[in-house]
Formats: sequence, structure tokens, C-alpha cells
Amino acid sequence: MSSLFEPTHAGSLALANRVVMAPLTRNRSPRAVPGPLAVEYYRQRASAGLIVTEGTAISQQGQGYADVPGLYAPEQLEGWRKVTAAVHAAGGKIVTQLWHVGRVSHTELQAGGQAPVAPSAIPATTKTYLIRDGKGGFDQTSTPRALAAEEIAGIVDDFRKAARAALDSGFDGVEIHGANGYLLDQFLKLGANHRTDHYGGSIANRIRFTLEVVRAVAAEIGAGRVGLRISPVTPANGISDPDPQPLFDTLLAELAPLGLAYIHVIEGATGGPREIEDRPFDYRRLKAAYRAAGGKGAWMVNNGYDRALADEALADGADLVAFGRPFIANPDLVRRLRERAPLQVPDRATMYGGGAEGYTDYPALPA
Ligand code: 8OZ
Repeated sequence: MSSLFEPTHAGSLALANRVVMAPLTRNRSPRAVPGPLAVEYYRQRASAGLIVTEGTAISQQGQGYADVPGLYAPEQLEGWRKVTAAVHAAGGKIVTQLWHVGRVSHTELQAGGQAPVAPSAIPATTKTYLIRDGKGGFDQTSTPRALAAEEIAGIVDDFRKAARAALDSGFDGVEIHGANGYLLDQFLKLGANHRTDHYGGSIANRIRFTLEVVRAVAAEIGAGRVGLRISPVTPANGISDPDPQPLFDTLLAELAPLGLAYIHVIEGATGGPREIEDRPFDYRRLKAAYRAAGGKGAWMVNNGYDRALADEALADGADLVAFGRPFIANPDLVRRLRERAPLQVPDRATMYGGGAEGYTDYPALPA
């Protein structure tokens, strides 16, 4: 059995260990530009085998929350260049998470106050985080408009361009956000996708957009630098599907021949229970479907992991374990896991928005 602390590979990426810093939304990038605090925050966490940045918008249309960073304007890329340089100087590896929120947005965040876009004009029963007059707060998402089929190629191209911008900014690769009820997940699942064209209905049609995005990004920067995040049963952001097993088994079997760096699977409800009574899912079967179709990417598991559960997952054939909330409060999480040292507990009040407090001021263990 491999240890959490052994080096490994994920596609083209050579990683110092199997502990991954999961993507974490922190809302500290005014005008979508990551600043000096983000440089310090990621640098502090560079002992992770791999850092996946917070979700980063591929376009203004892809923005759904206040002060989320982007990858579509020169000053954003300039900000990221400093982050990637700091992580590399500290010996780490970092990919950015390419994100389009789809219907999980608000007219106030869209160009010209337009409606957000989605597969169908069905509102997400969820809230977004906005900052008004300098004060952060939650508000209901706006009703989206359904994308015309002709618009989809443009969004695929936004993903491709953002992947190129990521490499230009010094990232080691990208993770495509196909999870948590955002745009790609909205197309995958029947609760949000009522389309009658070739992007809706059958499984083959609902996976089409995700396949187009992953293939375009892989063609642009090389599949060995690309990961995909999925969440087959999460209820996050009001998403649902009555039969996710064949949907995700098929998606991964289709992606298998590409040679992706990794598949990142959120097991259960994002940030919540790992088992959901009315949404059973067989993750072993999913992995078997991927491997049987020739998928060789690293298998990254996520959701509520601690050291014991991570060791079990590796024994069960996982390759990488992503930790989210523990990385907020423990910049030296890898060392703490290795030494079985106590973990600091993150403060909910400073998770979203604000400055250094609750961001860069969690101390590491003394050397
Ligand atoms: C928490 C708050 C806002 C966004 C996700 C990007 O769930 C997110 C997110 C998480 O994937």
C-alpha cells in the first residue's frame, strides 16, 4: 500500500506527496484580481503534493460570487503569475480550477445586468454571495436564460482560452470544475437540463458539453495537465439527477482514452455527509468503469477526509486525497497529518471575504 507521504505522478505532474489542497472559494480578489494576500496564502500551503486553486472564472459570464478571481483579463494573469512563482519557489505544484457557474449567479455580476446562462431557464434554489457598499451578504440567485445551442461553442472556447492563460500564468495545469451544480453539472443532470436539442435528454447528449470542454482543454495544453472534478450525487446549489450512476460511468468511460492527469470525485454531499440516504452511488463501480475503458489518470477522492479515512482510501486504490477545510486552518497540513499533530479548526466567520484574518494568519507548527 502506498503512503500519503510518498511521491507520485498525476499525468504529466510529478507530485511530492498524495495530499492535495482542494479548491476553496475565499472571495478575496476584488475586481477578480488575486493580490499579495493570495500569494502569501498559497505559498504557505505549498507543501501539499498539489494545490488546486479556488474556482477561477473563465469569463465574466462565468462569475457567480463577489470577489472571485478570474483568468480572462491581463491584470488577473499578472496576479496569478506571482502566486505560481511563489508556490514553485517553495517547491510546490499548482493547478487552477476553471469555473463557469452557469445559473448560480446574479444579474449584478453579469455584464450589463443580464440574466445568467444555463441549459434551461430553471432557477437554482440557492444563494450567492454579493458585496454591496463594502458589505458581504447572501442573496437568491437570479433566474437564468437558456443558452442557444449556437452559444455553446463560445463557452467551450472560453474554457480553452482560460487553460492557455493558466499555462501562460505559470500554472502546472488546470482542473475543470464539473461539479457542485455549476454549468457543466447543470448540463449533466436532469434536474437542471430540460433541453430537447442534442445537449439534452439522453446521457450521450447531456455529457456532450463536458466532453467538448475537456477535449478542447486537453488539445490546448495536453491531457496530462488536465483534471476533471465531478460530484455525482451532491445536492449543492439545488442540483439533482434521478439516475447518476450510468451518467457518470458513461462520462468517465468516454473520457478514459484521453489520458487526463486525474479524476477528482466528491463523494456524497459537498462539505456534508459522505452518504446520502436517497442518493446512493457506487464509487468503486465508477472507478472500475473508468479503468476498464483504459483510464489511467490518478484517482483523487474528496469530502470529509481525515488521516484514518485517507489511509483507508489509499489501501482501497485511491491515488490522491484532497483536503478542503483542514487546509484553511492548517497551512502545514501535510506535516500535521504525517506527525499526527492536532489540527486547528477553521473559523466560519472569515471563510468568505475579508482580508488576512482567517486567511493568512493561521500559524504553522514551530520548526
Ligand atoms: C463555497 C462557496 C462558493 C462557491 C463549489 C466553488 O462548491 C464552490 C463554492 C463553494 O464548488
